[in-house]
Amino acid sequence: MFDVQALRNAFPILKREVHGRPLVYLDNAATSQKPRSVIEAECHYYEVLNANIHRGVHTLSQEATDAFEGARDKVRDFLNARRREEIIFTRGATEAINLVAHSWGRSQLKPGDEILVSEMEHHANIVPWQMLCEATGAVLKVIPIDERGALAAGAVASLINPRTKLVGITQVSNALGTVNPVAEIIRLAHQVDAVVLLDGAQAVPHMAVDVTALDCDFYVFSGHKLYGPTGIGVLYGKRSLLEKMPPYQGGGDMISQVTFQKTTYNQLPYKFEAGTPHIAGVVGLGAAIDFVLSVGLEAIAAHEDRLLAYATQQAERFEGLKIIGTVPGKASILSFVLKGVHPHDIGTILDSEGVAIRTGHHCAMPVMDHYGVPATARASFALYNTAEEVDALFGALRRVEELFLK
Ligand code: C6P
Repeated sequence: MFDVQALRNAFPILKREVHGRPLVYLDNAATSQKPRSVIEAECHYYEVLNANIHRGVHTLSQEATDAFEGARDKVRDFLNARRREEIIFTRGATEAINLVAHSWGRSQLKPGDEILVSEMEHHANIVPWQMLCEATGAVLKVIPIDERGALAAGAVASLINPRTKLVGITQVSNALGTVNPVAEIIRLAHQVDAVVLLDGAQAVPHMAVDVTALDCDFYVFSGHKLYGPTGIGVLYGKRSLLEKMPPYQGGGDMISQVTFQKTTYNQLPYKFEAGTPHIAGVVGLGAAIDFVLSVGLEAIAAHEDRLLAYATQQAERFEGLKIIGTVPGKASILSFVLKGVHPHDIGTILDSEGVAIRTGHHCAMPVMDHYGVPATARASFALYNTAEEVDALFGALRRVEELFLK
């Protein structure tokens, strides 16, 4: 039994008011709220364990190291990676993609090689590849999307060719909610020995992910969309690839031996974790994973699907409202435009009613170009949202209608 009220009680911020109204937080794709257990795990780290890791023989340093490395094991289990050294902590999904583009990309690509992304990618999965293409002479190719916001039929198969070296694709689109057929894309890419990077930023809060079963080569996500802290994220990479990749950044902890003549690098995963990491963030991420698993990803997905279906039903009845992204089986995102009202005005009026949504291009400008809109309004649902909050969203949209359209 999914007890949403009990879950809401675990999130202190949900008790607050905005402009004298109860907060209705529907901006979860931007960042989700944090349960008390995550906040307390970070507090506990600073109150009881705080020390630098991998460096000290003293008790605090050893306990902090255990907490940090214990969280790595949790991430390994969470993604079902084969080995803990395949889990690298980064600042977030963005840094993880940049790490792969710099380290794998610059060491592997030559002029004329192709990188394939889709038209629905977040800028974090476009710009690092454009920078890589500029540096190496590789060429960026784009899988188009159709009117519903799905990858155009047959486009992946026709674009993948022996020049394709990497396919970078989002598992779930942040602007549309589309869930991509990533297993099939991986199969096609591997036929030409291309590697596949999956952007899991919007996937991990909503579905169980098994990187071993998927056989993806790289997988990235951010902690803060998974009820965890900001400033912490994960790169999963197959060991065989990570072993061959040069370090991304130099500094402490990533070395084995340093002399002015020659420096040798530490083993995985530390080779890619230069400097003192966000230790409290890693500990908080471990607590977030515990929290999500205690609720259960299947139960979370079922709850969010019900909310999305209910919201979609209301959206379809709302005059002048157009849903952007209509592929069946979407994950938790309702993007829309309202005829005659700029999305930013929608966002401002909704805020005055206590309803938080995101308006803008969602760091996916090519998606906006595709639909010929400057921006959309986006409501995104999390495990603690309720049908009453969906009603509050549409009640506030009626207010927008009154102010702008009547
Ligand atoms: N999308 C949104 O409101 P970072 O900023 O590194 O934590 O995540 C980047 C990122 C990468 N891929 C996808 C699919 C994403 O959705 C995001 C972040 C937020 O949609 C903030 S722009």
